[in-house]
Amino acid sequence: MSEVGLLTRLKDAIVNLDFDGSKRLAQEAVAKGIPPNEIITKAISSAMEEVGRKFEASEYFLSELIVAGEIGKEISQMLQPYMKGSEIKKIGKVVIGTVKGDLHDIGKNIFGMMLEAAGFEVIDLGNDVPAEAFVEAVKNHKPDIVGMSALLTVTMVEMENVIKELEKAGVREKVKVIIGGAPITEEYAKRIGADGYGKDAVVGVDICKAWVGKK
Ligand code: B12
Repeated sequence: MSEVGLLTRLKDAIVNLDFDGSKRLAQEAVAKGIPPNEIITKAISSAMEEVGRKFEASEYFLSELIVAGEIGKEISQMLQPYMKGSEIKKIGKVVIGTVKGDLHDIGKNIFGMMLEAAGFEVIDLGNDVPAEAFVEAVKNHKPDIVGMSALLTVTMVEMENVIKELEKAGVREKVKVIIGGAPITEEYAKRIGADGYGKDAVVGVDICKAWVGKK
């Protein structure tokens, strides 16, 4: 099967919530040497968009959203070993997390995996992360960069709060802040005082590399 055909079938399997078929096709894609980045953008992300559309159109309900989320998570985790960066000296440190009130973590996890593959040390605070936890992590780990993710329009406002709390704690100037997630835009990032916005994980990692002088 051609590369495009395989990725289309994988996308369809995810959209149709076929757990076993998705895993099998993802394994086949890896075995064929298709780069994990392509599997993510051309199959996982586009399938999730389609599932999101079906949810909006009331063709799918929360239970379907949950199953699609589980499949997306499992397949991204399966790809992780193929993305691992070398064990040589790290090029920088990044604290990442999905903001308070938001449980969507697939995109954040993919960003984290790609950062590691690019040679960054990643401290992942998980999802539903309150502003204080971001501040504490910056104080304790002294990262170069803070990366925040939000998938809900009601939680994206929390990103601005985190930036304000970093300012209050006197550590805002010590880190670069990058944000991402489906509802985020370049304009929003500028408005809340973030230093960068990644429309996807690949762009995000490129920005981070440029910040630490490795690109
Ligand atoms: C799977 C899913 C879920 C799963 C999440 C599982 C998990 N572990 O993540 C579950 C079932 C838990 C869920 C719950 C809900 N969901 Co939901 N969910 C989705 C869905 C279908 C896919 C999200 C996803 O994983 N996409 C794939 C990843 C790879 O894409 P991504 O996250 O955008 O990440 C990429 C980039 O954005 C970027 N990126 C992401 N973060 C970052 C960070 C940085 C720093 C950078 C640089 C880049 C970056 O890189 C990634 C890869 O390139 C979306 C639909 C959609 N179109 O997004 C709805 C969606 C986000 N959900 C939605 C809703 C409404 C909900 C619920 C409120 C439903 C409900 N009634 O309860 C709850 C909220 C729960 C909560 N408090 O968070 C709405 C949001 C609407 C809105 N405008 O706010 C959406 C858009 C669906 C829709 N079309 O209506 N959901």
